Order: sequence, then structure tokens, then C-alpha cells
Amino acid sequence: MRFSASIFGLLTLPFAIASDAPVVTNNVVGTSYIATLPDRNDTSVRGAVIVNTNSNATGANVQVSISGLPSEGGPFTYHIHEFPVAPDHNCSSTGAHLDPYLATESPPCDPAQEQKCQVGDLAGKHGRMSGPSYSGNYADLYVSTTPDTPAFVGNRSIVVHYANKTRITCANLTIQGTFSNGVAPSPHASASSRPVSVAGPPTVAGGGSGSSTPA
Ligand SMILES: *[C@@H]1O[C@H](CO)[C@@H](O)[C@H](O)[C@H]1NC(C)=O
Ligand SMILES: *[C@@H]1O[C@H](CO)[C@@H](O)[C@H](O)[C@H]1NC(C)=O
Ligand SMILES: *[C@@H]1O[C@H](CO)[C@@H](O)[C@H](O)[C@H]1NC(C)=O
Ligand SMILES: *[C@@H]1O[C@H](CO)[C@@H](O)[C@H](O)[C@H]1NC(C)=O
Ligand SMILES: *[C@@H]1O[C@H](CO)[C@@H](O)[C@H](O)[C@H]1NC(C)=O
Ligand SMILES: *[C@@H]1O[C@H](CO)[C@@H](O)[C@H](O)[C@H]1NC(C)=O
Ligand SMILES: [Cu+2]
Repeated sequence: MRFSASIFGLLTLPFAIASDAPVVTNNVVGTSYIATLPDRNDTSVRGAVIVNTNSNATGANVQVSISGLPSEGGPFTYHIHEFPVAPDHNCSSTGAHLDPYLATESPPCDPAQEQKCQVGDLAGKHGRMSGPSYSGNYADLYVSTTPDTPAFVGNRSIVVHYANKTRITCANLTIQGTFSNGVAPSPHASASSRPVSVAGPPTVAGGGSGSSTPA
């Protein structure tokens, strides 16, 4: 959305007003969303992205496990897009990146200043992917797993792109686990304390940011 601010009717500022993305606190522990890339006949890219509320309720742990990336056209990017994928799987339906604080594409995301990046620009904040497979496991403190908040990831989507931004594949972020009363049970029963497995190779690497196998 763009705002036009008029001061005494003399000056009009036709600019989007950007603000830093806030660290998201008070997420519901135990809530996670998963995007599982579909089988499709126009790409070999497969895998999943899981957004799992951090155990301290601040931001989320993101696990990325993607394989079958093409030998050309990288490095590849992936983002949270603002709309879900249409039933026909056309990735055009997902709109632009999740960008509730109007960071826009310019200047490009600087990973040293994540709060100034588009919330959905996971590759910008945490690293692009080179092929043929990639795994990432990192905290993103700017995403929300709480419905009706600006940075909420639910009912949105993950899109994988070539370096030239052409969309390769996409999937809905759907809820994977939560607690019916919204209250996390004891840690032993917490979904967030279970290891979350992602189908297919490669296994999700622990502890760091991303890693890519050599092309
Ligand atoms: C690929 O899949 C699409 C969508 O499901 C389908 O319309 C198309 O016919 C398929 N093409 C081939 C070559 O199988
Ligand atoms: C919450 O946990 C995440 C992931 O371990 C960490 O990056 C973040 O700094 C923690 N935040 C607070 C406020 O403890
Ligand atoms: C983007 O790159 C891919 C892979 O190199 C290519 O197939 C596609 O045509 C390119 N798209 C545009 C719009 O140039
Ligand atoms: C994505 O989610 C939307 C909204 O729930 C749904 O209409 C759509 O069919 C889903 N897309 C796919 C490819 O499953
Ligand atoms: C996907 O949607 C876009 C925009 O509506 C359209 O231009 C394109 O032809 C569609 N692609 C397919 C494969 O239907
Ligand atoms: C997700 O979308 C569905 C269907 O549009 C809607 O019923 C549901 O309330 C939405 N969930 C959230 C958490 O926004
Ligand atoms: Cu994108």
C-alpha cells in the first residue's frame, strides 16, 4: 500500500513509508507451518520448508531441505510470498514477497540488517541456494506464527526462483501442528521439541545457516 501525505495541502509525498520490521515475540510455541513442494512435470525441484515457532516464542526456526535444483540458472532464491498458490499450481498467483513493513526490493536485503529486509525474503536474509541440493536451519526473528498479525506466515506460500527471478515452483504454507487451546503443554509433549523431519534427501543440517552441495 502507498500513502500520500499532504502537509497543509502544499506538499504531497507519494512514497511508500517503510519501517523496520520488529522482532516478533509472543508466537504460540508448538505452532508450525510447512510448505511441501509438489511433484510437477516441469521441474525436478522438490523438498520442503518448515517454519516452527521457537521455544522462546520469539520468531521461528526455519528448516529448508530442497533438492533437484537445476544445473544452470542459479544461485536460486526462495521467499515467503503474500498469497497462497492457486489450485492450478500457477506460481503467479502468489503475488509479491511478504513485505508488511514496505521494505521493497530496493535497496536489496543486507543480511547484516535483517530488520530492513522484506520479512518474506528468506534467501536475502539467510542465503541463496546453489544446486543441486540445499539445506538450511536457522532462526528468523521477524516471522510470525500468530494469525492476524502483519508478519503471519500462515495462508501464504513459499516460492523458489531462478537467479533471474523466474518462478520455478511453489507451495502453500499450511499448518502442521498446533495445540487446540493455544497453550503449549509441558516440554516433553511439545511439538516444537520433536525433531521435525523433512521427506527425502538431503537431511536437514543442524545448528547453522545454509549449506549447499557442490553443483
Ligand atoms: C504437465 O502437467 C500439467 C499440469 O498438471 C499438464 O497440464 C500437462 O499436460 C503435463 N505435461 C506433460 C508433458 O505431461
Ligand atoms: C529465542 O530463540 C532464538 C532461537 O534460538 C534466538 O535466536 C533468539 O535470540 C531468542 N530470543 C530471545 C529473546 O531469547
Ligand atoms: C531465467 O533463467 C532460466 C534458467 O536459465 C531460463 O530458463 C528462463 O527462461 C529465464 N527467464 C527469463 C525471463 O529470462
Ligand atoms: C493453497 O491454499 C489455498 C487457500 O487455502 C487453496 O485454495 C489452494 O487450493 C491451495 N493451493 C494448492 C496448490 O493446494
Ligand atoms: C500463470 O498465470 C499467469 C498470470 O495469470 C499467466 O500469464 C500464465 O500463462 C499462467 N501460466 C500457466 C502455465 O497457466
Ligand atoms: C486461512 O485461510 C482459510 C481459508 O481461507 C481461513 O478459513 C482461515 O481462517 C485462515 N487461517 C488463518 C489463520 O488466517
Ligand atoms: Cu519470491
